[in-house]
Formats: sequence, structure tokens, C-alpha cells
Amino acid sequence: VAAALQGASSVLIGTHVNPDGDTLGSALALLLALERAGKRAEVVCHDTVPHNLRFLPRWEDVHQAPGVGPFDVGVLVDLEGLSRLASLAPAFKALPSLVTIDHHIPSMELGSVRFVDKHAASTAELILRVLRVMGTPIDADIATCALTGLVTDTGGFRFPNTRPKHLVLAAKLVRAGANLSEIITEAYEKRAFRAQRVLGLALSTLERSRDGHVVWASLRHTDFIDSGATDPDTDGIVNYVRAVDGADIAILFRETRPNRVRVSLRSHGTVNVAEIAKALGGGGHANAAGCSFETGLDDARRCTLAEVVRWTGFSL
Ligand SMILES: [Mn+2]
Repeated sequence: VAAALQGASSVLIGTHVNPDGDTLGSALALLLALERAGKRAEVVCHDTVPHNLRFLPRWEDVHQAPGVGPFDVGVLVDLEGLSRLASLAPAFKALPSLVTIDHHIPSMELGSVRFVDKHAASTAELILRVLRVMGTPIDADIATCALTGLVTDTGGFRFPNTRPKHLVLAAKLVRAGANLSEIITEAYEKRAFRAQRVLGLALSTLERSRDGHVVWASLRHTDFIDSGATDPDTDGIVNYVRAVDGADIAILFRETRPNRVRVSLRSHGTVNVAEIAKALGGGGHANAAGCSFETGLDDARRCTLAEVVRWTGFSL
């Protein structure tokens, strides 16, 4: 991967829809490193940068469409399939070579050159390993971007994917100039007013299975209209659902528009929601996955809960 990047003169960096701190932090760290190596680079994302990540160095330079090419190499960070690029997929398919840096298992279509480590907690860690091979010095801005990826994909070092090596890495990034307290405050404690309102609407719908193992919340399309929220504002709501005592599986259903429902699944411990999401045409990690439906909310919920019962034996 480092050789492919060093051999390029212009690089287009792709991030996933509904971007999180890892995809954007990884992409911006790479952008800064490539520019410092005298290359032209650009970061694109189908969606705009969420409110709580507008502290990342160079976030204003995340564009919704590629600028003037040509680009020699496309780099896909933190996304396991071209579909996760949404409207940007054709631009990347047209590039002469694609590089994938990821901690999800990618689909077969992705990239001639890949650096994939499913044991990494974040893509940001993998970016840092590439930068080390490239000999890029880690300055405060790169450290801030990388630490944001690591912090957000470990839930602020609270998820079980947090290992001693991540705390050691975080210490190195803080020493390089990243401000951990500021990153956590910005990422978790600066929610837009409309995001807090839609959180309240979601939590007012909480339901659970008779055995208490499955807890879910639902947002109707009208909730988005009433609160003024858009789908990125629902980020993190599923973690409040998962916080219910006794919940092994937490689900958030969002009817983002009529007959379009996005589903986030989270689990504790050994319950593997990636299998459930995959059976429903989606994907993800064992403890965090998602899928979507081109149906109404009630059908999507019925279908998902039936699949949960089938995989887990929990009783609704
Ligand atoms: Mn990630």
C-alpha cells in the first residue's frame, strides 16, 4: 500500500456514507500525509461532515464530488464495499487503481491492493502503520485525525475491542500533539439540538422482547420532519438502546424516507449481529452491524425481529 501511494502523484480518498470519526479521521490523516509528501490528494464523501466532527483538521476540505482529475490512485478507507461510497462509486470504479485500507472484511470487488486487518479496532491504526512505512512524521494534525478514529471506533476506549496497544498508541498520539479531552468532548458532547430532539423521540418508542434480551426503538419518517433531524443525527442513539439492562441485542429502526428503513444492530458479548444483518442483505461487525429495507417501518421491523429470533432463539 505504501509503495502504491508513494508511486502516485494524485490520490482520491473515499470515505463511507453516513461518515464516522474513523472513516473521516483516517482519510484526513492520509490527506495530510500525502500533501506533506508533495502529492495532490482529495477526500470525498457522499454525505457532508457531521456536526460533531467539524473540529477535525481540514474537515472543510471533504467534498461531495471529486474535483478536477485525473487521479492515479483511489484509496478506500474504512468501507467494505463500493456500495458504501453511494453516489461516488462510479468515480472510483473509473480510476486505474484502487487501494483498500480497512478493518472490515471487504467484498471481492474491492481494490487491487489491500491492507485489511479485521483485528484492528479502527482503520486509523492501519493508516498509521502505512504512514510509518512511508516515513511520514506524525504532527499534531495527523495525530488528532488518527486519535479521533481510534477514539470513536472504540467508543471512547469503552468497547471491548480496546486493547493495551490502543492505549499505548493513544498515549503516543497525545504526545505528538493530539488533545484527547477535546476530541472526546467534540465527538460525544456537542450534539446538535435537532439530534437531541430525535434522540428523545426514539427513546419514547422503546420496546423489548418478553424475555428482555432484545430492545428496540423506532423513528418514523414524520419524526425526522418534526425534529428537523436527518439520518446522521441519529448516530449513537442505538447505544442508548443497548444501555438498557438485560439487553443482549439493541436495534434502531429509522424510516429515513417513505419505504426506506435503515436498521442498526448492536449486541453485547458473543451475540453476533453481523450474521443477522448479513441474512437481511447488510453487514458489519459481530457487535455492530446494519442493513436496510425498501419497505415501510412495520414490515422492516417484523422482518428483522423474525431474523433475530431465528438466529438467537430469543422469544419475542
Ligand atoms: Mn472503522
